[in-house]
Amino acid sequence: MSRLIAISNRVSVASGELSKASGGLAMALTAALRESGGLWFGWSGKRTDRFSGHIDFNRVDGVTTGTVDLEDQDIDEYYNGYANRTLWPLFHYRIDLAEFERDFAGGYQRANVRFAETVRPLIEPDDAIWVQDYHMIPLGRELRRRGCRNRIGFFLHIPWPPPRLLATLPEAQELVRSMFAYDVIGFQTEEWLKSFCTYAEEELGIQLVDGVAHADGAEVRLISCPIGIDAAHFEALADGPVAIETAARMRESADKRVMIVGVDRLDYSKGVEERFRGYERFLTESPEERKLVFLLQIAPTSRGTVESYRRIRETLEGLSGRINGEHADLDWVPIRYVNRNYRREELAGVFRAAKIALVTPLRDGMNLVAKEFVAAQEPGDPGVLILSRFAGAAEQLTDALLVNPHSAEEIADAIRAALRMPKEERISRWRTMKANVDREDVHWWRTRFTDALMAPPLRTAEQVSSESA
Ligand code: ADQ
Repeated sequence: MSRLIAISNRVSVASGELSKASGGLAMALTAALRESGGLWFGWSGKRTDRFSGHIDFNRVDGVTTGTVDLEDQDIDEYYNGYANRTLWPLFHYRIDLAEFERDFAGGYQRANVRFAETVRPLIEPDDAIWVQDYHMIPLGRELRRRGCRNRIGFFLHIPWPPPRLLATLPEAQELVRSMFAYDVIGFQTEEWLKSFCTYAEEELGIQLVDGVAHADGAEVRLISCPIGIDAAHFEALADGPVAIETAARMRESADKRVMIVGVDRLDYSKGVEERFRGYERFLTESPEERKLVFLLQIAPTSRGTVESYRRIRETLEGLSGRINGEHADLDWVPIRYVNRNYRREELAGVFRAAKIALVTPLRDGMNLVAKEFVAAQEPGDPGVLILSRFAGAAEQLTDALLVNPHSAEEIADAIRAALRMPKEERISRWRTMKANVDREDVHWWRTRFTDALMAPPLRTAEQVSSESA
């Protein structure tokens, strides 16, 4: 197998202590890179006064990492700017939050050129390159411009917006055109793949035949490739001593009440505000059932320097305070709202102790929490997953209680349905979901993508080289 080079904004090898905190992506890439003796390249997360292109190499758990520091201006315009204030909101259908600034677009392009120039000398002729996510959409083209003829793939972890929404991005056409420098482009779901194809055909006049795009002489494979979790590992964590102890602690503190759980990075796309309103509606409409439950919402702060993230944090603090103020009693608080990170084995224990999970993003590329909840359940007495129909995971986990996360009524109805669901139905729904989570796990995801990437080229090296001229 040729060497794999993964390139992503942040680099985090899942190893030892680190693995407790790393998510599915880190796990999957670590495994893939370890197998192929690969390299993981990206931003160190640190700033420098002047960009030098100096690469800091490390070797962690069989994986070589190479990271570069960025200047303040790059961090502002590329990371906090175009990535997190333009593309992230727009791709999550939040055009109201998207900021369109030429400086951001320029900084994004500049940072991608810097990444390409820095990593280029490390690339050997047989290497396969796998670029990750929305921070690095134009990287493939920048590598081609620097004479790179290798197989290069791109995977998008977040949704791809519908064409009319994408058209609001001033650089949309240029950005999408740049993607045809890749050999393979992967999306989380059929829906995002379809949106991409529609834009490519209708706005750019690109011809698509049997999942292959024909653009300016290039042929690009377009695939849907839903990311999974390391299901066996997560299930083992849920059966381990830390999870068992955590679950016991949670059950004791629940005092025979049903625990409903939500676990999300604090982000407006996760629909936590709407979830609280749906839960409040349930509290108001079901006076006899309300005191039998409580909601544990875990939401560690993320991207704290971006204004819209500060706002969502304030909104949620205010809303949970008001709901608790209005509904709490001497011996009962309806919402426990916690802003910190937990180790994965602790989370597995929390999921095991919960009887209901509320996973209700307004829009989500996939959502790994839904899959982790399923993997952590007790086979003989599993909990119920309430899942947004707008999460990528809804394409696979069709046996969840699927809801419209914007509708407080649907969330309240689903909580009632989950509380009343007979055990046989819980078990039968969970079994179907668990089979999917086990089968389409993170190893399946990685193999599906890298198989497409390593498949015989659709175009010759000469064609690639003439494109980049
Ligand atoms: P995220 O938006 O970060 O990922 P998600 O898929 O839910 O969302 O993954 C979050 C991960 O962080 C999960 O593994 C979860 O367990 C963990 N986590 C959350 N809160 C935590 C806490 N308090 N303590 C410890 N761990 C916590 C992006 C896309 C998603 C896509 C993934 C992978 O937005 O749609 O599923 O990438 O492609």
